Order: sequence, then C-alpha cells, then structure tokens
Amino acid sequence: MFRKILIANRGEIAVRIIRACREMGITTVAVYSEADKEALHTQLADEAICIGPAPATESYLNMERILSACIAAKVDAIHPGFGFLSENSRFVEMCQKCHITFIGPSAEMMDKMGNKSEARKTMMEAGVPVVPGTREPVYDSQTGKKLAKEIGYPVMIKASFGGGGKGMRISYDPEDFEENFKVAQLESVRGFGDNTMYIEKYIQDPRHVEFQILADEYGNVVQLGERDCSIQRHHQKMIEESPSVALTPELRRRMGEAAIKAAKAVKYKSAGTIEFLLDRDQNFYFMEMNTRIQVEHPVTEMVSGVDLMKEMISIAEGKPLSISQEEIRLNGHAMECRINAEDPDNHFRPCPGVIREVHLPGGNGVRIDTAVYNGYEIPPYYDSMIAKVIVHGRNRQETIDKMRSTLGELIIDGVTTNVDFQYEILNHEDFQKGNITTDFIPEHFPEKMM
Ligand code: MV4
Repeated sequence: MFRKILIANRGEIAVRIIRACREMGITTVAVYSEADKEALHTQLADEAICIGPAPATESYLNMERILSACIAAKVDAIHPGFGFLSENSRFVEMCQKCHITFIGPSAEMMDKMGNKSEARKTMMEAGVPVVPGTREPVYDSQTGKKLAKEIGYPVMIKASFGGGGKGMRISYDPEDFEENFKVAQLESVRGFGDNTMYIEKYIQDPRHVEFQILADEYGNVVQLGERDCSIQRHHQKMIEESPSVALTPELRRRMGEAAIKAAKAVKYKSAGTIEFLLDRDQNFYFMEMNTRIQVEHPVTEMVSGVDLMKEMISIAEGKPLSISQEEIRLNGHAMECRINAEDPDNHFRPCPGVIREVHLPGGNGVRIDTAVYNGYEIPPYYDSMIAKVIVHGRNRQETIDKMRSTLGELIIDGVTTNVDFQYEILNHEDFQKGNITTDFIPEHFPEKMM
C-alpha cells in the first residue's frame, strides 16, 4: 500500500492525480518549477517542493532533482502523468534503484513499445493485425525501395522511434522513394538519434481509433472500449469521443479482443492504450501502444464509470484489477474538447498570459479538468492546453448538444483560446454526421493549416 506519492507533473493532470490520491487516503507531494509557485497543483498537494527554474529541462524533466525530492519527502511512489518523464525508461530504472515505485509499466516494456518496428514485429507474431509492411527494420533506401515495391505504393516511411509525425513521409511511387526515405531518416537521426526505419502500406483517410486497457501483474487484462481521436491538427488531438461512430458492435468486439491480445502478448501491466488505424473498408491495424495514462482518459471514465487513475495506482500497489471484463458496461456517449491558450487565426501560436476571469460551466454530465483559476498566469514554458471539457450524454447527438451548450457558457478572459474553433468543428455538418477522418481539419479548414 502507498502512504505517500510524488506527482512528477503539472497542470490539470497533476491535479487529477492529487484528487485520486486524496480519495484513496494517500498523501501527495507536488513538485513545481519557479514558474509554477502559484500553480493549482502546487497549492492543492499536501506538500510541495520546488525543483528548479522554469524551463522543463531544469525542472519537470530533471530526473536527479525529482528523485532528490522523493527521497527528501520519503515517498513510496511516483506518478509521472503524461509527457515529461512518463515514457522515459532510464527514469524508471533510476526510480527502481532508489526503491521508489514508478506508477506505470516496466522500463523493458517502455523500450519494447517505444521501438515501433519492434512493437510491430511483436504484434505480428502475436496475431494482432498490423498495417501490411516490413517485418524487419530498414536502414538504407536501396533495401527500402525493394521492400516498398513488394508492399505496393503508396507507402508510409516511418522512423522506429518517431512520434508526432516526425520522421514520417509518404512515398507515392519509386521515383520519389529514395528522396523521402532519406529525408525521413535524417529527421529521425536529428530528432531521435536513431536511423531505424520501417515501411507500411499508406492508408488513405483513416480513422484513429484507440482502445483503453488496464492490466494487473496477475495477467488480468480488461478493455474499456474505444476512443475515436480522428479530429487532430498537426498530430495534436483536438476532440476525442467514445464510442466511435465507425464501429459496429461486431467490429468493436473484434478490435477489443485484438487489444487484449496485444496487451497479453507483452505481459503488459498498468493503464495503456492500443492505437489502431481503421480504413474505409473497416479493416483495422495495430499502429502503436501508448504506455501511459493519456490526456483523453476522462472520455473512457465517463462511459465506463471506472476511475482509471485510481485503478492505475492500485495496480502499481500490486493489487489485482477491481473489475472484470463482464462487469464493464459502457454507457451512452462521451466527448472531450481540448481547450488550448493559442490563436487558431495565427498558426495556433501559443498565447500565454494572465487569465482575468474564468467561468467553468457545470451541470448534468459535464466535467472540466483544469488547473486554471481567476487571476492565474499561464506560463510560456509549457504546453498550451489549459482545460479539458468532457461531457456525457445518452447518445452522440445529445452529447454534441451538451458540448455546444457547455462551450457556449465557458468564459476564459484575458488570453486567446481555441474555444471558437472547437465550436466551429462541432457545428460542421460532416462532424455531426460522424464523417470524421484524420483529414477532417486540413480538408474542412484549409485556411487554418497555412
Ligand atoms: C499512418 C497513416 C496512414 N497509413 N500509417 C500519424 C502519426 C503516427 N503515429 C502515425 N500516423 C499515421 N500513420 C499508415 N500506414 C496516417 C497517419 C496519420 C494520422 C494517424 C492518426 C491520427 C492522425 C493522423 C494524421 C495524419 C497521418
């Protein structure tokens, strides 16, 4: 059992973790940078320790300082949230050396899934469908070109350690293959210090459908349904919802089974997500596994009634899952809009500054996860996401109506946000019809992409 947990994060996710700990009777320790002295997580935790200057590299990414804080505060465990150190296997190993439980999967698991060509191979061997493509890593364009011909054009060239669209290029024919391979590989070497590539058949206008799973150390694995995260811009999700309009009950069952198979194949432990691409013909393919709690986890909490954060913590305590697959009932529809302090009319430039006034709506089926308050100053050093508006209704239409009503009531004065842009998306005929693919924003809002 954990007596005391340190939260190695900031913003709404740090607050979310503090609240889960409080419910569980666990004492919390916040860490904060010099820019976050007045932050909500700093104020809400039972204890707070300053770990350095504002830049994340000197504070929220500084492993030595965070572990020193753990030792000084005598904590049992550390929750990484998402981003920052949440997928850093070296940090997991350092926690282990300090006898502090890292709330998440093992370092080996992170490395296995962080290497995407290896993860692909593991899933192929486990019988989980993957996008048609290479089985072994590719290091040079000549070999790549031969393999691309076998796969059939167009193909997607991907960096094994890629993320956020970096180190990724489409090749439409043999003429442009070498150039694209070289550019993608160079980007990978520069960005991730690695030249390992893999090649997949290019799936046109796919949907991004991911399954939430929970797995304990006794081999129990459950899936809590899917989230459709197709509404993205520049690989940043904007709206997530569950269930996905694209799935039939039969397809949902098969994808859910594949997600459980994927987690069992690697003996996964903790909360995790299996990402699939879904093509127009309802074929689904494993893409990546996320070995962390995600931004959009509340969507699943709303439809399942399961507290993923508490479950993740109790798994790390060595407890078995509190629910079985048969007990999981997915209810109604949930949707999340990410609210960012950014200007959609100016290339989504971040807009830090003082929030003069904030009004957070409430009501039946409305949840707002945020760390902002009246007079709060959004520092310029971190992510621009300042709130998540999550609503729950009986069906998709009721949920969209509730989201529109909620965003209409939301007031964030003093900084520019993407609320109006979110509203435009919700009002779009194709969104309402459920015609959402990863091309939705570039297709319907081309002016915003320039
Ligand atoms: C793809 C794809 C089409 N075909 N792979 C984008 C980020 C990275 N995690 C994988 N991505 C994609 N991989 C094949 N074989 C299209 C994308 C993609 C995408 C995927 C999910 C959500 C939004 C996206 C936006 C552009 C491209």
